[in-house]
Amino acid sequence: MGKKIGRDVIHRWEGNPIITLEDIPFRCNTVFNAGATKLGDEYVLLLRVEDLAGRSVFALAKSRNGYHFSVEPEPVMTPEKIEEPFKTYECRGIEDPRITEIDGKFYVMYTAVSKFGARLALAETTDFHNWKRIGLVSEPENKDGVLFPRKIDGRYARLDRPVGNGTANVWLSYSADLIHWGDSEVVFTTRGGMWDTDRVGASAPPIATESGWLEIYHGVKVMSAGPVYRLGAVLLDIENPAKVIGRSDIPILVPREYYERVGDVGNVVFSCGCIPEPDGELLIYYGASDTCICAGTAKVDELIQRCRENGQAVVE
Ligand code: BMA
Repeated sequence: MGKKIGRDVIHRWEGNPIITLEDIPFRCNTVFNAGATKLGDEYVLLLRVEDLAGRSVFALAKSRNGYHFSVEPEPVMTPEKIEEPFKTYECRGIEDPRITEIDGKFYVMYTAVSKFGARLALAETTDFHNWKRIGLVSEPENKDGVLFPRKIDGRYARLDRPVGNGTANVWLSYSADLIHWGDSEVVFTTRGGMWDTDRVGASAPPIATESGWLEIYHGVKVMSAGPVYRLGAVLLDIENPAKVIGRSDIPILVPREYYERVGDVGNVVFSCGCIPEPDGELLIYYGASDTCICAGTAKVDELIQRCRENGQAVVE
């Protein structure tokens, strides 16, 4: 099995999809949008699994090579049923986990869904089985929270995607304790007329490079048949991530394959996690059509070059 050289900057793994419903040992509806990290030598995916009732939980998958995964028999995290305030705000599911490792601990930022809307929540673990919920860290409507892997100027930092005045842009916030967040400012926005014209959101947690923070994000364009979700790349200043150094004008991955076009929500590629490999490649995991999980790779250098090519390439 090798990599497929496609039309996109991200090259799809030819064995895609890498995880489907058939790989989940318990009954469920779909599996998609997985957080990714390494635990020792193993690749770990925290899978968003939608149960048959329509609520999402998290399951754990492990692999030695990053492409062939085995999934544990039971979910490892489910909506809180006893402790408040989590019980109230997670009752419609926990979604889209993003994993950030800081000082040997794994922090998972995820979306807590209730009748009040979607808001960000944060939990920590060292083994992906025992969890400590840190807090509900935003009000609704807010999704796509990603924690930076180190403090910036002495504080934790995150990107997120609040919705305000009908717009959905990516913001930066800071925190001293991971619970209380503030000093928020907008970082990058939708671009009129382009593939990311209607909504943008952070995808994987930012990756530190010599050129700046590399952020893989998703952009949405609403077509007459519905939204199309694509992936893009943006480069942020290492000391002040509110400053955009450059942003790819073209998407780096576009739904083209059957499994990206057809599913519960067609025309969606949506990432929650990437793993930088020692050879300079970025291994990118993405949910396809809200129905399965796929993998692809891109060279970090090429992604950076794409970001630098056209400035921010804004067409108004
Ligand atoms: C977004 C998120 C993702 C999902 C995507 C496409 O708003 O909820 O979990 O993959 O929509 O349906």
